[in-house]
Amino acid sequence: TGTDSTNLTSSSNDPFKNAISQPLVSHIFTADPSAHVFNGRIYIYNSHDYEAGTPENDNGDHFAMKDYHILSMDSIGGKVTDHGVALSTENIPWAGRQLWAPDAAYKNGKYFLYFPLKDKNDIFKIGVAISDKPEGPFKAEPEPINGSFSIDPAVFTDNNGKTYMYFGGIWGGQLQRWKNGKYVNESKTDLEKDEQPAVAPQVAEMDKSMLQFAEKPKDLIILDENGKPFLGGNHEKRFFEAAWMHKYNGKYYFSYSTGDTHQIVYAIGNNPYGPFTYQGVVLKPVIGWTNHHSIVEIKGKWFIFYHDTQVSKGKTHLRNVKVTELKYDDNGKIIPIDAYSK
Ligand code: FUB
Repeated sequence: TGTDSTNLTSSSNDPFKNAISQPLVSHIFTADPSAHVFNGRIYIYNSHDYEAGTPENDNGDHFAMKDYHILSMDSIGGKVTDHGVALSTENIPWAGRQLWAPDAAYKNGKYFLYFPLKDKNDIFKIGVAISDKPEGPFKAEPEPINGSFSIDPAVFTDNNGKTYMYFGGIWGGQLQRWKNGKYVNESKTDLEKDEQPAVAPQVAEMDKSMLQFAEKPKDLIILDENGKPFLGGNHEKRFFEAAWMHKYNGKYYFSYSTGDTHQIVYAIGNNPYGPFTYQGVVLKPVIGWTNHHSIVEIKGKWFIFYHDTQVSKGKTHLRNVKVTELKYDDNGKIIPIDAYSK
């Protein structure tokens, strides 16, 4: 996350007039959508933005969210239901502040909500909460996931039933502060290390309980077209935050936000751990600083859930989720999406 929000309230020329899709809801602010189909219904696990009045900074303090509302609908374009508060910091024993981008998974009759949250020492960890229903309410475990750190969990279950968590985010997401399992409160960003390898997103298999990692998180390596890992200075392509994994035609597609260059891009690998080779842009910058998405197959078509700031007219920390179709070419390459050009 970062700053430089564009306040468009005084603009006479509406930058959203060619928007390819409309906000799914406008009675609350929603962001960072992770969509899943459970029991034939579409559920969206998103952040719940609100105006906390916190000044903007590069640590993302203005994203001061304190609860989650889960949305659902029976089909794309159908009526959207807001299921109310599914989990709140008031009911998370280890909570400090800032409930950021969540994800969810189903296993053995239970639903699991994974969430990033700062603990009482202001260090981001990843928590998990359980429910019998996809829409919650969820009950949080007393402690964060052992060995978890940073933000933006995305949980992917492979065809063989193994589940993996992908996570991490630089700058305010604190990923750059973790060295060999220890938190070092030093550089604010990785951008001071342009000649060094980019900070890597993390992957860990979940154990059978879905409440803990089955292994120590590992670096997920993203290579350029020549097989070389990206350097920190490659802001157009290196990982920043918003990890997502999906599988298409037997290949693993790892997609993510480039943060300060505001794109969603992707890389392809042959297994859940990679390495992954960079392919290109999925979603061009949206209006607002952050870009965050999920990609899901629904009844044989593919969709990207994303957000922009149409309802708040450009306020970076007051976002709204949207959805549009995503298409592949004959070689399995994703056709890049411009959210403002039909
Ligand atoms: O919503 C707070 C943060 O902004 C998320 O965790 C990031 O991915 C970015 O969208």
